[in-house]
Amino acid sequence: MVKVITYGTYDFLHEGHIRLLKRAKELGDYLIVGITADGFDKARGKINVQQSLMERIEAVKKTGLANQIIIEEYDGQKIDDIKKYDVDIFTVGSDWIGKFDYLNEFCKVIYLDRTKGISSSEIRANKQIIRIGLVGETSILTKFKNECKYVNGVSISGIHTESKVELDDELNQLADSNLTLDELLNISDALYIASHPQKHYSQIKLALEKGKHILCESPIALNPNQFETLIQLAIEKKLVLMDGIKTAYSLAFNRLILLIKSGIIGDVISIDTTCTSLIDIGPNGEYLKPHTWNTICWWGPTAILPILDIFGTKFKSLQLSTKFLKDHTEFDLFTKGSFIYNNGVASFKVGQGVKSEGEMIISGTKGYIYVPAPWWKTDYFEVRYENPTNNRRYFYQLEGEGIRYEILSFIRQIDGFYSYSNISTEISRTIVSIINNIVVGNNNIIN
Ligand code: C2G
Repeated sequence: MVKVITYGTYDFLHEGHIRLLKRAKELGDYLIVGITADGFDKARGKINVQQSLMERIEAVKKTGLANQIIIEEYDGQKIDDIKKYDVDIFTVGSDWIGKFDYLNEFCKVIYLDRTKGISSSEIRANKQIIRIGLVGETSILTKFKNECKYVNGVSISGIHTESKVELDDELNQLADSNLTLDELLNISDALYIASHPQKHYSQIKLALEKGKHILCESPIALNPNQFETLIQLAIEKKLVLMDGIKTAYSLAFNRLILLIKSGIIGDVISIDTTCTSLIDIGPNGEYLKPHTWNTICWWGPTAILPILDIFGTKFKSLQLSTKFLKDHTEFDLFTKGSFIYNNGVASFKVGQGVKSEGEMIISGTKGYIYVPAPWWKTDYFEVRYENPTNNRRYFYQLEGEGIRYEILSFIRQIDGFYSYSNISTEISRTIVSIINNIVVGNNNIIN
């Protein structure tokens, strides 16, 4: 009996896949089809897969061409499988020509012509193109625009900005059309807002009133009333209003939270996060640019996120201590927040006028988690115990600081595939109210 094996994602199974499977089957008597697990696809850069593993298995099963279906979960598994199942022939489409020649050591390798004119990514992209308009002036807009290229079904419709200084050449050209916000809204299905937080409320409100979905760099608003108004409006209009904190979409961060909730370090008693990035504003604010975000807005949501994710939003007390830029009480150079919860304590430190070690330490009754700087875009963390031989290290590939996964989540919420974002409304609400404390002066002043 000649055993043949082939592998694939088989997202939205189409004619090209079926032709491949038929010809693979004809190479022998028994066909094994390896279907990629979701995590394996993500790890190898295929982030747009829309159907679940079970849906993809069912679709291949229905063709009746596979004698056996297995799951491909890790790099190198093909060698294991060829040995384990005593395979004679490995085959795959010609788009992979040369990539699997190393398997010749274990079995015959045959590349079959790929079917032209059809692909899963085209099917996905044709499903719905979401035109995203960019709003704001910060450098993160360039990162966002570049990350959109990795997400199927998304295009950039234009940009509304008041300063091109921090934008790359491509966005500068786009900005030459000087679109007003109204004009941008007319050519967009959704907005990505990274303007100064003082503008978020008015820009989001206008966009929601015009029926557009929003992904806004946190904080969504600067005071609780404005936040509630926007949330209610989004609900009434059945629109997505998503809080943008890219760390929430990093695989390492998400797995870290799951490990903690599984009790890997026992009960969490203390959480400490630090985020700083020195900027040149001069001792008297002489270089402060109008669109530069104050520190608690720029770093606060990120630094606070893990604390609210792990301990929740019902803290007993929060003490904020802030050092403001001289004669600029609207611009904090450094803020420290100290939380007291029923079951633990937490602190965050954020700074643009103060430099510190950007690490995160989560302390528990059995051990602790150490995330090295820059923890907010990490692909690596350690679980450490009293006996170091029990320490464990985790590494998760992180592409583009998590932004492409954030965009994917936004798109999947718009097309109704996902019903929630990684950041709950309650966490967004709490972030706004913490920031509002600084805005209204409920904080200690560091002179
Ligand atoms: N295919 C094809 N014609 C197409 C599209 C895909 O012949 N128009 C073939 C691919 O070459 C592959 C199989 O169908 O052999 C499944 O394709 P995908 O689902 O796109 O998955 P891919 O990542 O290409 O699978 O490790 C090997 C990879 O998993 C191969």
